[in-house]
Amino acid sequence: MTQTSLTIHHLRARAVNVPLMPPVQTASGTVASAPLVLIDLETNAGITGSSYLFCYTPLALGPTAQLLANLAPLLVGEAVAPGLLEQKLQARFRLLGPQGLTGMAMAGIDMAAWDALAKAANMPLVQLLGGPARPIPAYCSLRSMERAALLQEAETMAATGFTALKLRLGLPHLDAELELVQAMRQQLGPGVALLADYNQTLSVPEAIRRIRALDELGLTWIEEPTRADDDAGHAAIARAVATPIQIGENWWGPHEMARSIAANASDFVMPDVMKIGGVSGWLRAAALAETQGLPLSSHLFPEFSAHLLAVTPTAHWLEFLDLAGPILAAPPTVQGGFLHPSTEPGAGLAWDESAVARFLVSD
Ligand code: SMN
Ligand code: MG
Repeated sequence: MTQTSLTIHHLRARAVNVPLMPPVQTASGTVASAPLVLIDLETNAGITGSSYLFCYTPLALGPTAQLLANLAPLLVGEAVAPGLLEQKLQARFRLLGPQGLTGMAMAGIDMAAWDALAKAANMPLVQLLGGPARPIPAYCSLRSMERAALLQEAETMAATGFTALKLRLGLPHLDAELELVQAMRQQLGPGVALLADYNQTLSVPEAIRRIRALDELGLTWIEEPTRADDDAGHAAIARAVATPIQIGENWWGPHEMARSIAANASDFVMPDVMKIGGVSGWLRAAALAETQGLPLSSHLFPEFSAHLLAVTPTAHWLEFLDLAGPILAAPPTVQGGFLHPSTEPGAGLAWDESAVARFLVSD
């Protein structure tokens, strides 16, 4: 089977709302469930490329699945060639713009197309992309913000072998944040790296005030202290504090990343494979990071991200927050603090159909 002979037969998009136990709490609201659109790109050769999209809120689930269904007729008969598909879809959305649901839909199709190509080549995605598979250091993204639950979760996850943990900040008062980070440090000891995420909630002056106070606690990074698209604000914060500033999960494509890098908005970068434009967008993001020597971490999507970080020259940390696990036949697992890219052909996603049926949302 040569790759060029693969053509798209059908695109199937299914909406599921997967319970999260426990829910993910952030200073910008609680994510109580994972609203996912499951994409299956069926080809003429009997190979199906799969990916999923994370809609953040159930309010966007139906519209995202519907948008993909609307795109299906445009794709049928096209070659499974991510570059060509990108050109066609970008042209179709030029006037509307590639941010938001349009960007998500295009990224999902791109990921599914790459998955199909890797399956057709009978290789794990990492190998198709030119990399040797290698274990990727993974940090555990903790879900609880409430003190006792957070400390308990941190203890449990450290005991499973994680050497880095991320907590979410944005409490009403700085004193409580300092106390919380100190309590975690005391509980976990010096061998566990601690990362923190403000989820865009502080003003620039307040971020500088809080992070200067946190500086002495040696956090590995502080994520999105202020509004995600405020590059100048993040740059001002990054200049004023010692702790590395991390942003990137809200970049819609490599061009926004390039703008942000040009503004010196952060010390580290963390694209999200969906928002950055799928596998194709990630590869460009990885190239940008390499030219600037910027350590690059992933956001969500541990299955795809493990393959991609393995071919990212400045790979840093993989975020382990397993939103899709309950509907996967073989959820990703972290061993000794490392995630191994799947060794199955493709990205390694296989739906657990009975779980999918349980969480299916029909319109
Ligand atoms: C996050 C927020 C909301 C849902 C998932 C993840 C967060 C992160 O910003 O970086 O983990
Ligand atoms: Mg974040």
